[in-house]
Amino acid sequence: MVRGPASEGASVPQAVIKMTESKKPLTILLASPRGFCAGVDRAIQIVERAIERYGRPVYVRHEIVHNRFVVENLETKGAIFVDELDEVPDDRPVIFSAHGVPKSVPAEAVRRNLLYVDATCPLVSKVHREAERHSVSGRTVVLIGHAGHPEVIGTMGQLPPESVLLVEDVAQAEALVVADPENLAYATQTTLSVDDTTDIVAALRRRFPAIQGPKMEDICYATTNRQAAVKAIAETCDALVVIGAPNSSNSMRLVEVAANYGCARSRLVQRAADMDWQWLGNAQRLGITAGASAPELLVDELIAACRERYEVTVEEVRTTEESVVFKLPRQLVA
Ligand code: 2E4
Ligand code: SF4
Repeated sequence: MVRGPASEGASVPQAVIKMTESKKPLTILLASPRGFCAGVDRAIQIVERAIERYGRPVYVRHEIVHNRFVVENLETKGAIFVDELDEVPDDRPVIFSAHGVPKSVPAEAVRRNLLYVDATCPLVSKVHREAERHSVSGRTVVLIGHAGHPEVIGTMGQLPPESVLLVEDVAQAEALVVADPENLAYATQTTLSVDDTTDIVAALRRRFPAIQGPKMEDICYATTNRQAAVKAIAETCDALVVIGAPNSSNSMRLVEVAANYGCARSRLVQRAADMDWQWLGNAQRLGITAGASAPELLVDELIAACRERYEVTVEEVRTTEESVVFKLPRQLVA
């Protein structure tokens, strides 16, 4: 029992009282939109519905989205996550992650007669179809993205290897050598930095004026909106935390955006338990956002951990409303 200072002096836990009294004020600026996008919502629902429909276990090729908390939660419900199809038994369903897969993956599933459900985000699938359209028309596709990322592997895997070139930054765009500059198109990963991509596209357009592509880039609405929300608060924050995973491209971009837009300290934190409170130091204004694959529960958890240490005031800063919802695959409806 914690007694106030007026009762028996000797038994008062002074340390507790002191801590409560000396809590410093902390204003949390909560960026909005943040967290789950429509593609992530859909992908998680696909796994849950597939487990309901087909029973356990249901296999998932690659993390359904790049978040350990989401993955562990689905594991408790009956999902088994694997790296490749050869780890899936012939008689169990398999789901492809939201990031998309090369054409060889569904082809192999068909060859093995596996029951599969594709949880690729429709906005990633749209990029696949666009890249394929260019390739069929005889254009080499310059894909702007990060080497090794599953979405990049998936998009490149829609095309014959000789008809796609990967460009990661402006320097590579400046140095790019192409066989036929008149027959060129570009496509992008959906989760890139809007600003970096604008610069890369400008370099490509300047060097190859005939290059075809979307008006701006293929960066999706959710990536764009989460970056815009961080831009709106970054300068007024002493520090900014992005809840997300290190292998989450969109989350990592939010950390960079905060730094580029005037926040001196920005970092990725997977969940409250990983928070380095020393790093926060004397910050009085803390920005918080979450990547598209990070559950809101983890944001709530971090705010609660802040409340234990500071006198917290939360201000939500909303830059736009989102209402995008994607349909589930027909196999899983009704
Ligand atoms: C599919 C496409 O691509 P990223 O690494 O940001 O994926 P993450 O799983 O973190 O976010 C969801 C997602 C999935 C984003 N784009
Ligand atoms: Fe789809 Fe964009 Fe979400 Fe990726 S971040 S899953 S592309 S909506």
